[in-house]
Amino acid sequence: MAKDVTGKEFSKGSVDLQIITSNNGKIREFKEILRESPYVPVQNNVSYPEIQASSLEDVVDFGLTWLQERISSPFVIDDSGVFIDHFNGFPGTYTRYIYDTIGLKGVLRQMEGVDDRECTFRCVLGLLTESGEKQKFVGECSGTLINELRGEGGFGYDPIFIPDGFDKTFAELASEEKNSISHRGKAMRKLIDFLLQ
Ligand code: ITT
Repeated sequence: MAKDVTGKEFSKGSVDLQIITSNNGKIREFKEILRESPYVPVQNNVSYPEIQASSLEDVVDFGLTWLQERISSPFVIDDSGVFIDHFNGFPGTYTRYIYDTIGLKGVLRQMEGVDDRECTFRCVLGLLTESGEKQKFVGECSGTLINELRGEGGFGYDPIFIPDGFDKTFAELASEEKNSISHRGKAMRKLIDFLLQ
């Protein structure tokens, strides 16, 4: 049983946590990762402007400030992306745009003949607390991009990404396995620790 700052005990899934996202894949993972915690994610798919910035942190800062004036806190936002070494970190903050335009097959075409296939998934979670305080939690997961699509699970770039130390793509791993090592899983566990403090 978890305790809040006053020492009061919470049972699993007893506290709503508002998550601002339109991505159902992210929400599925939030639900799974929070399952053993007092928090239960409540999706709000209000859209907010994602500025063109070179870092996920800047996108999250802007999103928190923009939303702060429009919806009630507390809430959490998630900005994530894949940073490919060969492209000096591109697509990074443009990860969704690249997915929506050229898709995974287009990414693989751009990678044809490329030997250095290392890349890193990053997730930056932004929290606006009830008292209006902003916090960020970062998680990373390094791995390689393969040259075909494998697996049915997950979402986004999961079918082409093999995390370091594994021989299966994120889309081939069981969701608990992905969450235990993923960028989002790591950032979420930091968020949960903060909320439970
Ligand atoms: P919201 O902003 O509404 O939360 P979004 O899909 O636009 O949803 P992002 O701007 O953070 O979210 O886009 C990041 C993209 O990176 C996302 O659309 C996926 O294509 C990809 N991505 C993020 N996390 C991923 C993961 O765990 N596995 C595979 N792809 C992921």
